[in-house]
Amino acid sequence: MAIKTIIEPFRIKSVEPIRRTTREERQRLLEAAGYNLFLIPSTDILVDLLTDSGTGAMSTEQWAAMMRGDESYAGSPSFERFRSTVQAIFGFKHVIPTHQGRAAERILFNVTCKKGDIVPNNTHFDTTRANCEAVGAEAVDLPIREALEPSLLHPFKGNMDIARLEQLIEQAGAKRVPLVMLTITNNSGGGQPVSMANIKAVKEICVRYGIPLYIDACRFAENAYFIKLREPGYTDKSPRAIAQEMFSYADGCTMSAKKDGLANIGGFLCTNDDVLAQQEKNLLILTEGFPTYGGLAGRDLDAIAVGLNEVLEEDYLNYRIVSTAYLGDHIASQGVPIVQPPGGHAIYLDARAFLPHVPSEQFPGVALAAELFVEGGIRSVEIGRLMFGEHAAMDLVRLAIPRRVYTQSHIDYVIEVILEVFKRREQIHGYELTYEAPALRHFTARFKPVVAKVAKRRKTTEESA
Ligand code: P70
Repeated sequence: MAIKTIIEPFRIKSVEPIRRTTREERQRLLEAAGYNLFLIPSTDILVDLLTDSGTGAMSTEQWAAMMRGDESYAGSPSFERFRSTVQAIFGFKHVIPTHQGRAAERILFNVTCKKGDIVPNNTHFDTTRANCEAVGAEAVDLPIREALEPSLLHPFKGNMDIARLEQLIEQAGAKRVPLVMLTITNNSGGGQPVSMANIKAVKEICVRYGIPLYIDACRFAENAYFIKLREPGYTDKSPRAIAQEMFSYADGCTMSAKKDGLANIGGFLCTNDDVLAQQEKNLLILTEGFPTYGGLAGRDLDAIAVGLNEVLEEDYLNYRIVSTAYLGDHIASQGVPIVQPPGGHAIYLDARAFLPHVPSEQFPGVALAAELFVEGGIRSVEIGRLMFGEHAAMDLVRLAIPRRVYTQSHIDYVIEVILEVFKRREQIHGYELTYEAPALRHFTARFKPVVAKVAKRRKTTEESA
């Protein structure tokens, strides 16, 4: 009989202790943080699922590569190793290193967009939208209709709505659309993949109107593996070959190496356009650094070069996709509403369905994330009304799984905590904002519970009765 158990394809060489806290302690910490989990020290978190960005564990090979890092200001061999690895997978002519994804976004939008322009995307993630809007362009989300229904099953819920893309370009005029973007996997919509057929279809439209296609490549390896698992014709192809094909349809990409680069910091911007590349490098020198390091240390470039190859290993990707689904399937089987099917890097709780009595104006995602912390010291992140304001199509709570960090028993613990909170969901109340920054407000917002008011109102009604 063949063995069916899938195990973590690594063993642990270095460990970091995590600290238990009491419920009372967590309640105090939460209040002091204005009910915003970004404002809680990580040493007070038991299982940190805030993000899969920069939180992964590096391999022995990556640490060894760090020692090889050459810290020369210009022309470092670390950059050569970085560039050749990126080119072998992504295939673009110009590779511009940046300190993380948002720096690549800022440079790209600065050189390609101006006020009044429109940038379509399957769904812009937070910094992508903010950087696009910062140059006066309009960020338009065009996910397929199925993407907006959390419980609906679809193999490629990250796809862009082709008909709406064409309609938008026709109405606005191609001149106002300097680029089209595809975020793979779609982070705002549940970590859902985009199919090769959809990438090709978007590219065809772009070619027809003379618009370049850029891929936001953060989770490209997970997307490639979903294509292998779900799209006809790709079963026998390697994740690397699939990734190469995905990028062959694009004119450039932005990348945060903190995700599928398996690194703790870093990113890059790629393009095939010589003129744009020159302008981008000039901007890079102004704020990030010389084009052979772009704000990174030589050792970071080496860690990314190794990470980009490791992330495409099938054993790793199989473990990654299976272990994320393990969390999703276990809670969904008990009735917990999640975005279906489970995504690559995270499970997204549907906070509106979880807390139907909390109106969207009272941030059901914030409320649910707060309870997961109080119940079990778990840190998650709201992806909904707080993060996207009126652009939020759903109110979700994302449980992002750092790469190669937690074991199955950590996840079993998370499952138990979620189920406990689910049992007492009717007692959970909403929140109201007491502070918000003008942009990217989710990082620093502060809240107060609305429950006090409701209780008080009830009391006055009772008194007057
Ligand atoms: C995340 C982080 C970053 C990101 C992304 C996509 C599709 C670009 C970037 C920017 C951000 C985050 C959100 C909540 C809590 C913590 C962090 N996503 N495109 O976790 O990349 O961060 O390197 O500038 O997902 O999803 P970078």
